[in-house]
Amino acid sequence: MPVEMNAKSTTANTNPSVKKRVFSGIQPSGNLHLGNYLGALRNWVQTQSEYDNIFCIVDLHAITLPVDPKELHNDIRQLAALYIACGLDPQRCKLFVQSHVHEHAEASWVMCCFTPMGWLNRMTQFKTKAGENTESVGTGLYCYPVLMACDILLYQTHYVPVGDDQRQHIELTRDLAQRFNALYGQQVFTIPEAQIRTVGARVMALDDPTNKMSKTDPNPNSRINMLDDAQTIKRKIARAATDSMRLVTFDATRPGITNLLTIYQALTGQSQETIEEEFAGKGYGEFKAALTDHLVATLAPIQKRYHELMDDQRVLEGILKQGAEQARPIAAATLQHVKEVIGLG
Ligand code: AQP
Repeated sequence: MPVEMNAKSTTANTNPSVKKRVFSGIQPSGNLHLGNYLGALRNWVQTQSEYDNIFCIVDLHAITLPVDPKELHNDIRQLAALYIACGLDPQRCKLFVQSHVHEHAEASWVMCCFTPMGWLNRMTQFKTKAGENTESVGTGLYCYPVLMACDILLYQTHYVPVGDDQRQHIELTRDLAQRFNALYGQQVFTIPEAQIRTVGARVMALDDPTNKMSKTDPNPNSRINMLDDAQTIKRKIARAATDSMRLVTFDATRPGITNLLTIYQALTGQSQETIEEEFAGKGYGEFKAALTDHLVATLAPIQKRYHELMDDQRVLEGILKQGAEQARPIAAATLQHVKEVIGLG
């Protein structure tokens, strides 16, 4: 069952000796956006002192669709810099690149052999990403959820903080782990739970609020990128779809204004009632200006720190190397256990 969370609440223990383990990751596929931040990254930062944290840059996932090698190399460093600029502390989190720990790829092959085709056939993200090209896309796109399951299971993870779109993949991870444990009569894998916030778990596209904000949306005005400057943010918010009612209220039948209000709520931590009171009798223009101010104030310090980190990449490389060295023994121990119970080697 997913753990639903309020923006600032958690039940985790703060005693270091009994900290639960958290694992999550983001693909280095460029255009990190506000949805990735509010749905995932910011939540990792907010609870990092309460958990034993492992955060990965999932580059093996990024090659499931065609990608330019130079861009991928750069996107990996950019994402690492953004992880830290957003507030992840390498002293409290293991931060590493997935392909630096080869156990992920090896475990993925093993678990593919234990995954029924029917389970993968049901994955909606494959259908969305493959579109009309189900015959021509790489097999990796189809097997993606198994690799994601292994990312999580290799670390005996308790909680996986993600956005709402990952619910189905976490359910598959749980099903795979339970099936494997039952098959061999042993607790080889910890059964993880999704940790999904109540506010910001599904940020919608600015131009079409019936679709989620997404890195690969061809319309750049559909998303606020983490590296957008103040002028760009102002322009995108000014253009964001609303409606003709000019009422600044949360209303599911008006998804445009509700999406913008939800972003405002996630940024300010205020209740829906307080926000509606603040903008009672005011128009969309005034609300959009206030939202723009909050976005700029949130992103400007992140961008400053990001540029400092990108200016001296030796520091980044050192953090990623250390993270991989810390993560690998945990992954290797789980993989060794898996091989033993199966009878490999
Ligand atoms: N719109 C969103 N609202 C809230 N959370 C979101 N996430 C993604 N989009 C939203 C969360 O961010 C993390 C990113 O994981 P990923 O990089 O593995 O996912 P992705 O599919 O590459 O990212 P996008 O942005 O969804 O790009 P598209 O769809 O274009 O490929 C996850 O925790 C996800 O839930």
